[in-house]
Order: sequence, then C-alpha cells, then structure tokens
Amino acid sequence: MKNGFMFALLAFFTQVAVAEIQVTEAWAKESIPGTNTSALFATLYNTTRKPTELVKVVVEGVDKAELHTHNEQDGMMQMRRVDAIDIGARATVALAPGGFHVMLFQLKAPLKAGTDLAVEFHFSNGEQVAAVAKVVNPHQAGEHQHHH
Ligand SMILES: [Cu+2]
Repeated sequence: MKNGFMFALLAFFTQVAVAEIQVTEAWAKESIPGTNTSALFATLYNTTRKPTELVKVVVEGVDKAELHTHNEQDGMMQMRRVDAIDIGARATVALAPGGFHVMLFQLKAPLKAGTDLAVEFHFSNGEQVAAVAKVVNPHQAGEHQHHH
C-alpha cells in the first residue's frame, strides 16, 4: 500500500514540467528523538516578472505544515506564524534556520537523516512545485563544514 501511494505521488509530481518558481536546496531537519515536529528549508527563485507568495507547503507524512518566521522580541528570538512569504519579481528567497521556515507538526514517523521527503510548494499565482527534501542532521552537517 505504502509503495503504491508513493508511486502515485511521484507520478503526479513529475507531471509538473517547467516551473515558474524554482525550488532548490530543499532539506529538513532530522527530528529530535521524543518529538514529532521538525522544520523544512529551501531556496525559492521566482523566474517571472510578477511577484508571488508562498502560501502553502504540503509534506509527505506530515499532517500539518505552517509557514513561520523568526523575529526578535525583547532580545529573544521567537517564531511567528505567517500566512504567506513574499517572493518579488525575479527574486530569490531563502528559507533558512533563523529566518523563514516551514514548521512541520504531527510527523507520522520521525524524520531520519539520509532519507528523502516529497514536498509540494503552493504559490499564490496558482503554481505548485514539487521538490525532494533531504533529511539532514544539522549537527553532523555542521561538523562536515569545519575545516581546521
Ligand atoms: Cu517554526
């Protein structure tokens, strides 16, 4: 059943041909043991001359995904839910730790580093873009970047 469902998802996703919004470098954090939340990031590039907005993200195996931003309040970094994330004409917006991100709630199973997640980004211009997010352990990824 699971494989059949996955295949149907992939078949559906590959029908999306030339995307006006390009989604690259999609990744999600490995979930912390004992939690059922995580966060997902990506780089979004609007190739068109019209501004658009990211309005919704659908993630395989996740019941609820919210768009969040971080802002500083009384010297503390806090997360806040936003309805949409603006992407200007020919602009690139990076969802990254400490800034915009997609918060994942009610994971059906923990996210494990090294696995892939099927993700669909929905934009206010009606476009839906499929992407594959790599699940990464941020601590391990950080260690690889250290060159002493
Ligand atoms: Cu958040």
